[in-house]
Amino acid sequence: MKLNRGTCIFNFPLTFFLFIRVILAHSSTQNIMAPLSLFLCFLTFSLCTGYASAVPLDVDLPNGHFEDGPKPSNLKKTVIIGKYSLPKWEISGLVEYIKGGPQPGGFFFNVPRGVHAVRLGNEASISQNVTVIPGSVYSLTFGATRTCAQDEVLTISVPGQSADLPLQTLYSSNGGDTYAWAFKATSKVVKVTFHNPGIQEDPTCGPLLDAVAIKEMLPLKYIRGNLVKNGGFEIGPHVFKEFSTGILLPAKVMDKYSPLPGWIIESLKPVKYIDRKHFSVPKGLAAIELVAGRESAIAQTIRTVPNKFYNLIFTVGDAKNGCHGSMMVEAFAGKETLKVPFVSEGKGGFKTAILKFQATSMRTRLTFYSAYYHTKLHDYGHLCGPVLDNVIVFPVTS
Ligand SMILES: [Ca+2]
Repeated sequence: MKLNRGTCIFNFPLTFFLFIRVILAHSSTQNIMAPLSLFLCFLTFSLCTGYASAVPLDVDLPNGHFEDGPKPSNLKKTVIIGKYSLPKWEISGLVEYIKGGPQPGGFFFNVPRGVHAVRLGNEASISQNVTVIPGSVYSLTFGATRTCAQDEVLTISVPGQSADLPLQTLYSSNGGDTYAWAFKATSKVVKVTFHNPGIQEDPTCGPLLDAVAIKEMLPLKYIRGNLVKNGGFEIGPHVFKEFSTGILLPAKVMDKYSPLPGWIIESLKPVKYIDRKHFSVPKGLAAIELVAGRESAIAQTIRTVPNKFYNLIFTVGDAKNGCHGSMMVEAFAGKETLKVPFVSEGKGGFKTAILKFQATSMRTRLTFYSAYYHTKLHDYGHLCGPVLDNVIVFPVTS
């Protein structure tokens, strides 16, 4: 796939206008070389001045939704025959090409984005080469759900970096669970691989993968007046436009790079990255939903001056996603704790809380989690929780 970052986009209307001017100016002569060389000068000038722009990569992978299927002759029922039969992908082992809906054997597969998905059977994998910028960090967003066994695991990797994603907990009841994982590119082309390491009695049992996208994570900058990086959660993984139940950010136990720059997902369960198009978000385009109670915390370590006082301000609310009830977000800053109750009516309300703390060292850890577990009012299979947004820390001026 082609990158669009780093390629210069010259100002075509301006260059063309200048070219026409030059043509007219030289119309009395028959020499076409003079205007042509001037045009090339303008072109070079445009390419090498402020008219250039860079857009970070943020796209679906080619055939990332698997809607472009194998030829019927390369399918044996649902099993894909041939290493290169699935367009844009390379497959290994027992990979099925699935159409959403009822399946033989009484299964039902939800394919929330488009119609088709792939299922990775025992020890099967699919991979694709992606062109990237060495040294840059990328996050992959992908729809993945288990299909029959409780203990299904999806291994995602690029050369030298990998993560095992347990799929036993279903966070949405419609098959829409979506995850993100980040890696640092160490070469111009990386091979992204999804692999099912499991061996089940039924060899076709394994994770269903229905969409894959990639986004380049640009380096973070501090915003004046806030010691917290990415405190509004505005910088995060690719969000699928057409359908989203939020993106699960797995606990960062072993991974070096976070799909949510600046933040660490602690403990066992993920937190959810939610976007303004599909949820109610207190501020900006994105926020975090704490979907796993005390089993999942989100944290950041900030620089502080010992003995100095600081204010921690943050917003707590609900995502307008049918998550009702008495919620509680617990916040920790150094040795101070604040419990923020929030009664959700499921209408997308929010409130702001403030915690004053005294730093005890050069670094202070901020931690947030949901005190309780919640499920949607009319859908007990769908885990949900309070929303966190707009985390700000600044020194108290005396
Ligand atoms: Ca926000």
